[in-house]
Amino acid sequence: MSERAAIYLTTPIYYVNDVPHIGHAYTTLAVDMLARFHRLDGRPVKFLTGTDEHGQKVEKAAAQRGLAPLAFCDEVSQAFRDLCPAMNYSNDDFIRTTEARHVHACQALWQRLVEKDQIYLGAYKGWYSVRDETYFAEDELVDGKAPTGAPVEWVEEPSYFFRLSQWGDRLLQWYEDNPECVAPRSRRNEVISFVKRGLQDLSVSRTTFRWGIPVPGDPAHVMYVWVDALTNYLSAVGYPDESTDAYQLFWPASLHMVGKDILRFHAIIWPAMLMAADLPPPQRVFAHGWWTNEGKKISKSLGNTIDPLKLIDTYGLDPVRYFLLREVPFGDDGDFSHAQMVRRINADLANDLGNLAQRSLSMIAKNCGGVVPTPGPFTATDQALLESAYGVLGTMREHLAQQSFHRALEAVWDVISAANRYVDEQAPWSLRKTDPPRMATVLYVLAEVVRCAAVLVQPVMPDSATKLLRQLGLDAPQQFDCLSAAAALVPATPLPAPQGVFPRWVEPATPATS
Ligand code: ME8
Repeated sequence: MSERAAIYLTTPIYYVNDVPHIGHAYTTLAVDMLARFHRLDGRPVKFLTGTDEHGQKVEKAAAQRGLAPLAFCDEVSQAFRDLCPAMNYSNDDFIRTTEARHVHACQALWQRLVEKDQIYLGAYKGWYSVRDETYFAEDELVDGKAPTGAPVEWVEEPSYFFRLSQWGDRLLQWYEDNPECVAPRSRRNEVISFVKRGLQDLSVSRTTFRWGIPVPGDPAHVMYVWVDALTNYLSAVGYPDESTDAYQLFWPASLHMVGKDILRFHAIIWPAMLMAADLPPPQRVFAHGWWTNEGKKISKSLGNTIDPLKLIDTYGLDPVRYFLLREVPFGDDGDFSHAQMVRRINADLANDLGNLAQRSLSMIAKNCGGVVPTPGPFTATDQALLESAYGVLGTMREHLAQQSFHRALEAVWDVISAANRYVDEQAPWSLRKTDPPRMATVLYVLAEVVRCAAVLVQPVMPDSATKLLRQLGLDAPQQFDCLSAAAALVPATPLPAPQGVFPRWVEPATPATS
């Protein structure tokens, strides 16, 4: 990501024709982990999410419900807004494309593109799929339908066009000069091949429906929903007023996090529009993979969408957050399965981290008078474990700069595993009789590693981390600059009674069948 201090992170803005499901929750969660990580690392962060509310689909869905489009949007947008506290997202802003600040920004950007002769009036003819909000050429149709299976209708309408065809070379230069601007690598290559095949001008207005942002000076047209939607990233930093603190600090965006379905819009159309308007393009676009449910594609029609609220109800919020970011190499497709979820809860959370904390803190409560033990001199083994706990932050930074959430978490768990091996090797329960001062040192080292682990898991499991930190007599949140010997636990600090933070998953008993 960027070298500058401030970080601007965005999610896609979600369509209001669907209720939030695991896929939406996943993208926003990934951004939440990054936002929390960078804030704890001392950087100013803006984390934006929101809803995409214009377009023919919304107009039709509202009409079917007998509602005015805005009333319909208010209702569905609220479901996405409610997901934020439910998932414990730390977003700084929530944008709706029906807000005045957004309409203003879209019209200003349009105007600027017109002034730069980047938008012209033409006519559009083609097969249009309402469901995909996309036109298809005759040879793209499959059995008379869109490649997605959606029905298409023949549409002829006057339309404004954006001169996308002029921007191919500039885009290719941009990808070359900025090897990190589109990720992961395989998707970057797909984007480059697509651009190399040649770009066509893009139809950017519609006259066949009304629910959209009016084109300045020609209100018979509303803006094509993608031009409207992409501009949200600028609206939220105060565009067109480029003098605001928000704009100065946060534009260009550090990272647009998207699913692989909408990469082309973000890695081709959006940077081209920005370049055409003489505005800097985003620093990075990352396209993550797709979740399936027990091996099957998730779709409304299959009735197998996964409701994040139900997952939280079943497994608990922090286990769900941990699972989603740990289970699948970020960027790849992933499968949600109950068995894998339970494996992560029991192995990683209850056994590895939970047990380490519980064992260490219970021994301290029983054998050290319920205060942070006073260590003697550290052995080379003690020192090595402590150094590795302090050093994970650097490794996490490197992995998260690549959005490798799974690797960042793996790095923390490497230290947790090392600490569990250390407990077994040092056997503090035997030292209690043979060498109490050494026992105190070992338990101190363990408490200190638990402190580091708790600090480092704050971005992924904020509530559980807070509970762990409180058991160590510390407040939460703890900034990452506490990850050093200089901020180590203070001997003799009284500790509250230890409590388990990560319960094991026990399969509910199924009634015996006769
Ligand atoms: O495309 N697995 O909105 P949308 C993983 N409004 N992620 C998934 C997913 C799945 N099965 N299903 C959805 C739009 N997503 C436009 C965006 S942005 C300027 C406009 C996530 O409601 C993923 O991030 O269809 C995907 O890109 C996004 O939801 C699509 O959300």
